Amino acid sequence: MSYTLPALPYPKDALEPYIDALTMEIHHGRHHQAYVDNLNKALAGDAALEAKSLEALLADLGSVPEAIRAAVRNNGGGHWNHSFFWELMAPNAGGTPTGALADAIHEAFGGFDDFKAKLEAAGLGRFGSGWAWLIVNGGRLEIVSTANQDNPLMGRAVAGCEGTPLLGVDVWEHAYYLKYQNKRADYLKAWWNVVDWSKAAARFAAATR
Ligand code: MN3
Repeated sequence: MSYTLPALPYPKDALEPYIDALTMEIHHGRHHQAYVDNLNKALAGDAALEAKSLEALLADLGSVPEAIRAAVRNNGGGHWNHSFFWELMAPNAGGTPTGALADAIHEAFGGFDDFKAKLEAAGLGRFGSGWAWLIVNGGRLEIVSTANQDNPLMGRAVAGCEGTPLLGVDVWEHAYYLKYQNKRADYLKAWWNVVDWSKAAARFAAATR
């Protein structure tokens, strides 16, 4: 079984004007495709690793042979992170969360605007390439960031944090450079307009059930 590039859940121009069609085309069709291809290349011939789920692989990178561990970490992480990222965005989205997730955000961060400012700061503060995340860890919400294609599923020893991602925003330059050039802060502010809070709420419900 090899991994395949998931189709975007909306047309590539659906997130305009916040994320432009050309960025989506290159980001999904070339960057994400490359992570999928290189993950398959790394795992090829190892039936035991090929039989594992991607989540199981990422949660136990120590069990991956050292010769391919970095390739699985970078490309498996890249595949998981981007698959997650496409799904949590949608056209005609944005707004504010409701229900239990809204309550938890207020409790953890003091309010929705404070929460947004903290997630933007985590994205801006990530030097070079990486991700900023809203995660739930032991029932509590946290904002964290990871380098490169690391993610909280990899655990604290690898990624510096651990938990279940509810939101993740890609702050690699390839995610925003065509439209926003060096202005990562503008991209992060615009990104709120495409967040599908129903997806984050469903993940929160599943993680805290
Ligand atoms: Mn990316």
